Amino acid sequence: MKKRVFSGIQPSGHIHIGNYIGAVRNWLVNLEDRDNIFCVVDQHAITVPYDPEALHSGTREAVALYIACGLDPQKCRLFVQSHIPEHTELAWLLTCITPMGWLERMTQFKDRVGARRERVGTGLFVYPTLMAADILLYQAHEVPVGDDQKQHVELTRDIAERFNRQFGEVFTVPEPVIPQVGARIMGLDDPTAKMSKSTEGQYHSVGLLDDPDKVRKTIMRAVTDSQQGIVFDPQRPGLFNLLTIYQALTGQENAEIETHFAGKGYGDLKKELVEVVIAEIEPIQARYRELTADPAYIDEVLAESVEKLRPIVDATMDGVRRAMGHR
Ligand code: ATP
Ligand code: LTN
Repeated sequence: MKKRVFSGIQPSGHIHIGNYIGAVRNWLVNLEDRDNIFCVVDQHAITVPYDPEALHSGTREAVALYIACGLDPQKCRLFVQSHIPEHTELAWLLTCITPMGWLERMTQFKDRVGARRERVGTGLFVYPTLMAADILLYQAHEVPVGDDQKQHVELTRDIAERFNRQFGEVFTVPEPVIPQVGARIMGLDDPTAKMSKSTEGQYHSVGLLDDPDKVRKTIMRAVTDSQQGIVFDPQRPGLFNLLTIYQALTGQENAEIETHFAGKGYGDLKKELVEVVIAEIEPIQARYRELTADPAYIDEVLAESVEKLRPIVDATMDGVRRAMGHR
């Protein structure tokens, strides 16, 4: 039996090179030797104020981009979270066994809620139990994500273990899989903050669908410092971030990159990085345009996946309902 992989992205904005380097690209490497399931988690994207039409178009865009990045629907299942209602059913059941204290320790919630405690929806607080439901519903072994989601996958493990202890062995306990390089790409306008879909700012991120001119402008304006020399130094976060993106996309070693840029300046690095990024995203954009020319194709892929996933979902939910006494 192949190990099962599950991961997802929220359609909360346009997918950027951080999502690509930290997540999607790493989903491609095991397309042959794992049983892969990738989701567009539209129910996660409603935990903050949003526009329903933008959610719908963003969800379709994300599915098409998954395929354009190389996630061949013949080799993996691609689907939309809200098309399988058991995600929310299981999330409720898991919410009931998840201590408040565990959720209160989630750093992403603490960062996001800030001073807005009276205004944010409760969904933002319990969101990690929905993420746990996504993963546990499919009995996934591995969850390839960026660094910011590691804590949520660890929480998922704790919830699975608690459930199994309390009600009997129902769930596979999953492992997070975090990339060595590029697990946390930083904002190009502010290298101290994570690159995010939902962060405003024209020059914050490079989207996979950005045109070459926008890519060039964003990278050439990337915030660095006034020091000299191109070296991997975490104390120089702007430079470190550019080098990390360069390294993730070229696959070269640190020393090789430092030698290549010896005696050169930030402008040289930025110019080369522009070329590397454009070369990576151009073929993705060409495939995206082809795919979206036929909207019925995406519908077919999504419907077929739901059909194939049904038996897994039914088996897990049958076990869960029985174990919990809902018979
Ligand atoms: P949002 O701002 O709406 O939360 P996001 O850009 O943080 O969006 P998510 O949908 O939360 O993206 O994350 C999708 C996947 O991309 C996750 O695996 C996450 O860890 C990864 N990821 C997100 N941002 C980065 C980043 N800056 N660097 C590396 N990986 C990232
Ligand atoms: N919470 C994740 C997205 C997400 C996810 C998942 C990732 C929702 N469910 C299951 C992996 C597995 C985020 O990136 N914000």
